[in-house]
Amino acid sequence: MFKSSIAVAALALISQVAAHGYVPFVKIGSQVLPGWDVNTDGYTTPQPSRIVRATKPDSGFIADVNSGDITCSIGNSKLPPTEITATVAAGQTVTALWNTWPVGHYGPVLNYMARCPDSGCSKWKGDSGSPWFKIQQSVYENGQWASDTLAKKSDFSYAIRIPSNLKAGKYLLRHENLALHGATNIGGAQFYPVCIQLNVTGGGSFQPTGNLNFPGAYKATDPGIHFNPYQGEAANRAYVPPGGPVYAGLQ
Ligand SMILES: *[C@@H]1O[C@H](CO)[C@@H](O)[C@H](O)[C@H]1NC(C)=O
Ligand SMILES: [Cu+2]
Repeated sequence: MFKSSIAVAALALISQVAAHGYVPFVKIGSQVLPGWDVNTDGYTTPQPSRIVRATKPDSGFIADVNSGDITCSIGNSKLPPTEITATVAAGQTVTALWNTWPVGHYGPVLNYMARCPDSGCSKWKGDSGSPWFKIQQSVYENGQWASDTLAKKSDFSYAIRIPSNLKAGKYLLRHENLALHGATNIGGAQFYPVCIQLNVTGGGSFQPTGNLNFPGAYKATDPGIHFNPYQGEAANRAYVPPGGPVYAGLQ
């Protein structure tokens, strides 16, 4: 009896984990690389080194914009044990393959990068200074929120183009689903960021200094965070996401 109730509790936990979505795989060119699988990697000892930053055995959301978790997901203190990056040429695409995403968790998909220090990405939390710059965002287009497009039309995938003029080097790519279904109330928005560790090759000479910090870039009262997504088409089209515009000068 005791054993089976533990099994039931574990099953309930796993289905809860599966409900929101995470990024177990990343596709670059024709290669599909392991991301972070919360159902296996999170329970493996020693912790595996993955190109997607660990998230705690949980794919729950972050609600507090000032939490340290907002940088790279729940458990941002859990860095990869060894240095690891995925190589991608500037101008190429990195596709985040989510395991799932619930339709109706309306919101934008936001993508930022930050250059890692010379020591590499795996020892760096990305939570100090203002190293982040926005590279791409998808909002409300063709009558649909970007998150619904990801879920319905794109088979839970989202393609991020690495700017072609970006200077070669190691970067964190912060890819984020922002769910607004509860965002009519302050504190009701749900953030689902993941960080992907990249070695960008080729490229140009453009080295953004960055203008955003996580935590810090978002405020609970930002109009793109405290937002009612049930006001209809016109209001949704006028929605302005948090984090400002795409960084100037990227190609
Ligand atoms: C990153 O890419 C450069 C080429 O630009 C290569 O020389 C280097 O070995 C790569 N580093 C890693 C860790 O893959
Ligand atoms: Cu949810």
